[in-house]
Amino acid sequence: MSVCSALLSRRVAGGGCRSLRAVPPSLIHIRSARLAEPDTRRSEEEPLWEETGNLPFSRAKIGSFIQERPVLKNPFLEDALLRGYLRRHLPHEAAFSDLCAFGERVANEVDEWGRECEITPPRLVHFDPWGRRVDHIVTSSAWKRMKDLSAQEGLVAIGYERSFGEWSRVYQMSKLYIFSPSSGLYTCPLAMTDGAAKVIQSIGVSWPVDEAYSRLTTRQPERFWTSGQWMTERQGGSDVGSGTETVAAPQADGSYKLHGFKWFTSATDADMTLTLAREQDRSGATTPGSRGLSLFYAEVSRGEDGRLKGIEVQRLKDKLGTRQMPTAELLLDGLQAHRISEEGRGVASIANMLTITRIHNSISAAAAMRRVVQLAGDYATRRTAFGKLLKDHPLHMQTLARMEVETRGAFLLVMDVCRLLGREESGVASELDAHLLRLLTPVVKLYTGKQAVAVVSEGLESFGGQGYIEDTGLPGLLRDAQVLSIWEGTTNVLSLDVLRCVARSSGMVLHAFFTHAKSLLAGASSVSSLSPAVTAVDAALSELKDFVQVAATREPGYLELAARDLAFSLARIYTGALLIDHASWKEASSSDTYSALRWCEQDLCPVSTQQARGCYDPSTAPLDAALVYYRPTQG
Ligand code: UCC
Repeated sequence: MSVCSALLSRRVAGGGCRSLRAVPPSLIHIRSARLAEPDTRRSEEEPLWEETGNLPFSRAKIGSFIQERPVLKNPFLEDALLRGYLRRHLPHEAAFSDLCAFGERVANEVDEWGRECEITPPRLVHFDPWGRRVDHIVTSSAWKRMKDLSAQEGLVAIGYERSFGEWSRVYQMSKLYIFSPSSGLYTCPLAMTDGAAKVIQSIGVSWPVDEAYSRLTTRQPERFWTSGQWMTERQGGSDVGSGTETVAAPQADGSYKLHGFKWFTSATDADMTLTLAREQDRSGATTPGSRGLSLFYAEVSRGEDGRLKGIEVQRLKDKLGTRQMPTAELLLDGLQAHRISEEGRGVASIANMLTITRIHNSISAAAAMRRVVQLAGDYATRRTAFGKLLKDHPLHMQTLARMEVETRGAFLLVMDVCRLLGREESGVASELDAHLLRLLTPVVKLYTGKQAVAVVSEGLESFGGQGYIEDTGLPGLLRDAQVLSIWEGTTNVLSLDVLRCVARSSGMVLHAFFTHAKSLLAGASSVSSLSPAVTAVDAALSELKDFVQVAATREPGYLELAARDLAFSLARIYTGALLIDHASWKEASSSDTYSALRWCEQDLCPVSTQQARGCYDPSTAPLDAALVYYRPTQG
């Protein structure tokens, strides 16, 4: 009797491994290795096959090693900063237990749905079997479950119920932050739904949008509506004032028919939309530029023949990421709509929506960073290389710690903007709060969008080759992060928006910035462990002030060239102050202090550094262009 057969008889006699009785001895090792928990030590039979002289891999083909996967745990319980932040600012048992239960649901149930959304992307069915045009966007059952879940969990409603007063937005966004990386991009329609509710609330909840408002903000899944935001046309989504060709033809009953082509409409399966169009006068003429744009509300519905009323879905977009979500080109051909802004006030009226969607975007960015840091941290406890677990390699830990610092900074920056939004909506915002909210909204969106791509990319690298393997779910994180710096205003468009709000407020937004950043530092002045960070932020504030004074005397082109670095400086300085403020809280941890110190070691005021190098001087613009277009002469 061979050693393996002897072992088999012993095991069977003892009641174990009954199913292996008929298995040929050569396969036992593979089976036992596969059946074993991946992290268990070598099973007791392993020395036996070694004694037989059998070579590993000789029949097994794949060997015995299976790497343990990273495990997603409750994202609320796993996030020390989120819990600390809420303990400090929103110490309500009800909020904690809801977030904890939701985190459990995200890890154990919703994350699977998110994956299903990714692998079952929407598809467009133009015609029914009998040739009738139907333009059905077929979505996965998981995508539909996300809609019901969003209503039940109040992911939009919380912001409007305001159960926690001025902290309601922080609570809502904390929930979205937990949800976002597992949501299969359902956070996109939710962002627009929230933005539409905000616009309606700001113009007044009355006919024709009262019913829509109640549906956008309900917790009842059967009543819940999502909204689209159709701004982008073929000529562009940044310069909507010039790029919008859609016209609105007035009807006898006071409504309008919209005719135009929307080139990039996200979450096209929405129940309604807000969109921009140019109102025609009696002769059919329209006013060019932003002044000719008004804001319209339209429902997306079907006639008895099954056709979409006034809309043709031309095609779905083939995108790098966000494939879970239907994005389409839409021909509006007589879509019935109602004007809900004053004539020519379309951009100003939709700006409220932009504020909300930009904040959602920033939440998704911070959440993507947090997710990849959590997974990478977990993986480092399961993966061995060069004789020890990854977590025991100092260089690997340094890399993850840097990602953690970026993530913490992003989280505090976006939560502070949510705090300001909550204050404004509950009527307790000071003038300073209002200025800060206007300035920091583009800043947080542009900064976190960029950082998310960098951190998620680094995160993928920390899984080695597995980070590049599609069905680990990791590459999707990177693809989806890439959109965060593009939609809802690119980095440069938002940098120019920062300049615009500085100019429009006659510098008051910057005054609010300096005042509040200084007050955050003052609160930490007695904490000696934080003094290097306080000194660094204080110095950066002085540099920034110097820059502003010089820039104010220069030509507009100078400021335009400095816009991006200025926005980055605002983000880094303010985030440094927030990290310091959080670390000075009496219940702060040593990690809170360490991350504040680390953050403040970077160049906090790149606009000053670059200014000193002459980067915004008038001579640089033609040199930049010459560099981009340099071609050596032939010969
Ligand atoms: O990408 C798109 C859909 C993707 C779906 C996104 C879902 C998000 C999901 C996140 C979670 C995963 S739609 C296309 C995106 N496009 C944009 O975001 C537009 C980017 N472009 C801009 O932001 C530009 O700065 C424009 C379009 C606003 C510039 O237009 P104008 O006409 O030149 O604007 P003006 O003249 O500067 O401003 C007109 C009015 C002014 O008000 P009044 O007249 O009262 O002084 C401005 O103060 O609008 C006001 N305004 C603002 N107010 C302009 N921008 C803002 C603002 N950001 N906040 C407040």
